[in-house]
Amino acid sequence: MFTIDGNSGSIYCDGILLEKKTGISTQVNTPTEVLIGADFDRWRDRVQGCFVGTIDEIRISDAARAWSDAPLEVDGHTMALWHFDEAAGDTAYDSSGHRLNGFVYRCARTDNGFRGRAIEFTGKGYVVVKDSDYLTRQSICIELSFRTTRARKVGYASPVLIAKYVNNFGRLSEYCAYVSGRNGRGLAWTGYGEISCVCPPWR
Ligand SMILES: [Ca+2]
Repeated sequence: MFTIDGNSGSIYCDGILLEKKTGISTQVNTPTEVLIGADFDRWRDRVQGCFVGTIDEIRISDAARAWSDAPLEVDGHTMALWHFDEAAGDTAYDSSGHRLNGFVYRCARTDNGFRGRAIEFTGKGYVVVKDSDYLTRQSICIELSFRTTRARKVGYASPVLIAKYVNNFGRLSEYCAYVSGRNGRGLAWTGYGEISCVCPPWR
């Protein structure tokens, strides 16, 4: 779980606070899409950081959440919720009511998700969601489940779980959660104006 509350960012894994950083400034209403399982390098005009593994159950909220093992549901703070339970097709339906359906590109579906089905990323695809005010908030919390077989960089990029960039020339991200193998296995997070935190071992 990744949160930004306006000027600080926190990352949790299985309910444990791994790191908190202050001084983060978030950009609001930047017109860039959200990518799940990759990010887009505008400088080189290509997708990079393609994730290998399974991502399931992503919820974006406009307020911090207490960690819970319960199924993710829609409530008044839910900006987007993707269960990834579709059996086929190129649409990942948003359950929030905000019509933030994702386009699934070159990914497979699996029955072996965290809950129900999930999306299997092979290192060649991603899910893209067009920009929306719902995805850009001064305070934001992202919850998701994943497993991966590859934590190390490919080329310049670490495998990305979810990212929304301001611009890629300076590598400034509104938010980006990625898997980092640089300092041992871990999760890392970047927020706009603030650079990554690398966390203790993950499972
Ligand atoms: Ca699911």
